[in-house]
This record gives sequence, structure tokens and C-alpha cells, in this order.
Amino acid sequence: MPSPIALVRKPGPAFISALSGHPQKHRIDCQRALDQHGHYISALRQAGARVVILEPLGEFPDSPFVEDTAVIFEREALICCMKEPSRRGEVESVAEEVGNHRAIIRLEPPATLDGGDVLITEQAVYVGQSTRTNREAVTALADCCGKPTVSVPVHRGLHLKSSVSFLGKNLLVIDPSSVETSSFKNFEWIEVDESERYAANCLTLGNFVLLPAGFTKVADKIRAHGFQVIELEMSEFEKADGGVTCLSLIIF
Ligand code: CIR
Repeated sequence: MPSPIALVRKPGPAFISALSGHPQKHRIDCQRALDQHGHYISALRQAGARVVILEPLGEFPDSPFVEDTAVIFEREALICCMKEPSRRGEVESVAEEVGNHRAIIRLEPPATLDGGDVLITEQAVYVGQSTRTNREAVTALADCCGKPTVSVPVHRGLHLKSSVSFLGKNLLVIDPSSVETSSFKNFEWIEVDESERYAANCLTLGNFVLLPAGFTKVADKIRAHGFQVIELEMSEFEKADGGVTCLSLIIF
């Protein structure tokens, strides 16, 4: 199987102005964010990905969170129309790169969608009904993804994938207090408790799971399922409401 491509974008100086509801948002340290991003790239490579690094976009503070700009399917890619006006200009350069690998479909208003709300599993595509993603987006996804599409209410956190991650092997990491869980009853769960909520967002590449550092209970449970865990310092991205998956767009 060919290596997956991981598209990433380095944080630039504008990253200090990222959208965020985090209490520490005024303390984002750009140099530390860049260092942490460097380790993230190394982890992607260790997990077997070929990393494509996009140029920083000075006028778009949230542009390192490339996951939100597009949703990648087997043959097509849906380019998102993001709800936040300050993020809409991020998509063009991503669409250009993704267009080298997939046929591009564009999501049109009034649909709004952030890629962080789309959880793709073998059987179905789950779409978070968050403050960023609306019903029209669910309909548009259903038309193009070729799998059953399930709308999932998000009670807390920015996106569906802030609280649910798919590891493969019918296994989820989930914070059940933040999303409507009834849609996920056919999966096996690794449950994340309140003190480890941030670790519900993790990225699986083959047998590797990239996980924020310091969440030992979740890390141990993931290891017990046979995965190799790579722990990453994510403090600066957490202050900008972003997690591990948000920093890359994976093209399998
Ligand atoms: C935002 O509010 O849009 C960014 N500061 C954080 C986006 C995080 N992305 C993600 O969870 N997929």
C-alpha cells in the first residue's frame, strides 16, 4: 500500500490571533508552537506518512488547522465552506494541492462545514452538528461520500472530532459526555474521562496513534489494543482550540 500523504501548514506569527475560547488563548507562544509542529511532522513521518508542508498563510491565523478545510474521500475531496469568515480564505491553496490527488467538489453556501466535524469510518460517515457545521452540509456530504451519513449532535467542544476519534478495528476513543453517543453503539469504545478530555482527539496512521502527551490512562488503554502511541506536546495548539487531527489532512 502506498504511504499516505499528510498535508500540514506551519504556524506563522499570525497564529497568536487564532480563534479560541480557551482561557489561555492570550498566552500562545509562536516559537513553541513551531517547535511542537516540527515534532508533529516527525511523528507523521515515523508513522509512515509522506509529509507535504504548505507555506504559512500570514493573513490567516488558523491556517495550521488544515483538517478543517477539506474532507478526503476515496476518489473525491469536498472543499469546505467554513462558517468563520476569517477562515474562508484558507481553502484555496489546500484545494490546489488536494486537486493533484482527488477530483474536487466545492461545498456551497448556505452549507457550512469544518472538516473537524467529519468522522469517516468503514461503514458510515458521522457529521457533527456543532456551531460550525449545519444540516445543509450533512445533506451535501450524503450526496458525495458514497456511504450512509449520520448526523451527530455535539454538546460540548468545538467539533465532533474534538470528542470522538476512530482508530480502525471498529474501535473509537470517545468522551461520551460531549456528544450524542447513541449513533456509536455498534463500536467498541475507549472511554475518556473528564480529566483526559483533550486526548479524545487523536490521529491513527496504520498501527500508530498520535496522542497529546500526558494523558496516561487513555494512552495505556490504546496501547492495550496493540497500537504504538506517539505522545506529542500540544500546549500551544490546545490554547487555540486545536487538537492532533486538526493539524493535518490525510490523503490515503
Ligand atoms: C478554530 O476555532 O477554528 C481554530 N482555532 C481551531 C480549529 C481546530 N480544528 C479542528 O478541531 N479540526
